[in-house]
Amino acid sequence: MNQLVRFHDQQPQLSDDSLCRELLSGLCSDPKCCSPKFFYDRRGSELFDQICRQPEYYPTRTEEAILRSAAADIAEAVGPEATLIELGSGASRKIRLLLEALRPSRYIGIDISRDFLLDSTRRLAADYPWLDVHATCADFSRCMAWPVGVANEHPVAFFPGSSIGNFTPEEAEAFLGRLHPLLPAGGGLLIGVDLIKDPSVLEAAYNDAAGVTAAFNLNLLERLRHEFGADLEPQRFSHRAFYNGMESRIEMHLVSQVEQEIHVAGESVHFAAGETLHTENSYKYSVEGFRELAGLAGFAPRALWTDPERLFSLHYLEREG
Ligand code: AVJ
Repeated sequence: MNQLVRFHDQQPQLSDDSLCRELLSGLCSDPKCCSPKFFYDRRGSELFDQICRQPEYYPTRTEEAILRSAAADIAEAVGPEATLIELGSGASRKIRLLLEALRPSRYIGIDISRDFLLDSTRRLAADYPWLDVHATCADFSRCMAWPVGVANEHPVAFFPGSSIGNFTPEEAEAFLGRLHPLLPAGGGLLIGVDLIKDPSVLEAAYNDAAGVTAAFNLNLLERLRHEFGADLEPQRFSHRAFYNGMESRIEMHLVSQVEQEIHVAGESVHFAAGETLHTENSYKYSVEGFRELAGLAGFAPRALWTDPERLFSLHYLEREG
């Protein structure tokens, strides 16, 4: 196959010092925490892909149904000749649902998982020969910059999957605030946001019967071992996910089954029995609540699509001013 994708590498070495320091500072804080971006090594990205196919995990199929049924309306709102920039493009699967209706001139996938990104964007370029496909390996949670000169024409950021839910509301506002200056006035943001709903539906989605979410959570420990040299034993931890109604968020934790001491990069970390490592938050919003947050960052609501059960929302926002 030809080299159909233009690749822009903005990612410093994955196990570089600053990532390791970030990891350690979370492990050494009280309570212990770890950024969910550490989930996404190659195996983690594959497991996340499998999560999206679990019957209990409604967000993916619901958002895909919205994208499919609203594609023409989305094309109308976005307009022609867009440069679509997907933040955390993963398998680049959702964008396919929009390409025929939208006919953008360019697609830029940005993801932290380099090999996965390259495979996915190469497949996309092969399947859509008329599309100018770019791939940027970067950690967009830290810094965000479009590849120079590539995103000039009508940039529209695409941030599906309720990935925004990984940020606290304060972080989400700051993130949108950093996205704002990268877009010209009238530039767009098409963003998927999971909605507040019955906690039993939410909790089932993060505790699938096949145990894929548990494997995804526990894979973080494998990564700590292989990439960061931790001496821990994964079977001494278990998966826990629950809805925290006060904070409107799903929390995922790794629960230490025993009292133990682990060593990572020269530091020793003590776990009491039952103590947890908080690995992820997944915030849920009301439509109004999310619009308010986006408004604080300078984005105006332009269009909204939801499914009939109101499980999930897709917002089209425009950069103001
Ligand atoms: C990718 C952050 C949207 O929060 O639902 C899925 C990640 N974690 N199952 C989510 C996830 C466990 C997912 N996001």
